[in-house]
Amino acid sequence: MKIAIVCYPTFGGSGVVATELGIELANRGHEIHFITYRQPVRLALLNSNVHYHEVNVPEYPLFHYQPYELALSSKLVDMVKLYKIELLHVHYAIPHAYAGYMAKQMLKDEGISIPMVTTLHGTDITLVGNHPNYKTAVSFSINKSDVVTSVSKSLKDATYELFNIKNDIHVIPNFIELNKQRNEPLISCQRSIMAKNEERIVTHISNFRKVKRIPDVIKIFNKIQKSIPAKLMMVGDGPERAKAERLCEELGILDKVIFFGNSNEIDSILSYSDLFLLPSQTESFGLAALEAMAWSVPVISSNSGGLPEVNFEGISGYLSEVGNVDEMAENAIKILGDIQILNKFKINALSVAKQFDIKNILPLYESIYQKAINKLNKTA
Ligand code: GMT
Repeated sequence: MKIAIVCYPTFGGSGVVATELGIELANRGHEIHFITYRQPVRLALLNSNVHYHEVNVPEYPLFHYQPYELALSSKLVDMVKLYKIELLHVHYAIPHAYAGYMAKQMLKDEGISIPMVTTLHGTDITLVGNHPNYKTAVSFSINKSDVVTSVSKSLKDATYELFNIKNDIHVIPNFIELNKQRNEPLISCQRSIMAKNEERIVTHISNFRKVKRIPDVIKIFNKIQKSIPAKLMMVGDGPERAKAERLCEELGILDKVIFFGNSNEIDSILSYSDLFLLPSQTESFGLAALEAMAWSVPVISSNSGGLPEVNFEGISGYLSEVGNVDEMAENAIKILGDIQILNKFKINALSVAKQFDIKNILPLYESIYQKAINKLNKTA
């Protein structure tokens, strides 16, 4: 099948999911066309089934805001016609579902019918899409999608609660590629750079936005390091980073924390990690937690949103109420303080991650694509 994937090309979870999905679909013989404003970070164009088309928004002095949706929908129409694309899969409702719908309408005018699948990822529903200034257009474009998917049951419920949605929403969870060689000693980033042998490695990976509750990460670690020798790896970058560095200094633990910024060494860092912290305010799924678990790293998280659908209480880690830093630290110490307990959690984390192997999830997307095509054919 020839599929256009529209996504954000950045380090965020929705872009990563869209990119890895596209790469795996291409490996299975589909022709994939990524359409976005920059080459997605995890995309290597070394596959003859993978294409990338850049959306450029020309500047003009009259524009206070650059009309990205306009350029995106034009590009979609042009690429669908040029490459005979059969389906649009847009990731993150804003503004992709809206631009996708406009492209569908323009194509219809030329006698071309194309189905659109919209995947809801989280903040497009729970934080941004829900804003009164966007809500009408977001509801409209979700309702106009031929098929809608969400990355967790929790996000599906939130969508019905926050918007007036008439469409069915199909839950397809985030996934992980478990085929990667996970037993190899790791390449460029050595454990000795991160911590001494006797120190446990605690890791957090995110885009350092408020929703991730970065100060909680640091407070939990501060308590951990008072009873267990440990180092904290802070991976990613964003608006909360400078404040986080200051908090570490105030607590006198800056020498125990490494801020990596946006890193391409995520697999290496996770392969050496003993525990992953994700105390988010809200998290539709928590792809970062799943990526950690796939490296046999147990997770201490909040219990918000879809986190209980991936981090299983007392099995792959522990979950606490948002902001309950004391309990999160106690649970972390329970896991890290005893090597037998730690090893048990490590084994469990990997076995839970296996349920989300891309090999199990990809056919769900393929059947959704078929559903979208059938639906369109029925109404034609
Ligand atoms: O985590 C982020 O803030 C990035 C965001 C995104 O849209 O790129 O991630 C969301 O989508 C991921 C992939 O589906 C989910 O695993 C994350 O849980 C979700 N983030 C939130 O809901 C805060």
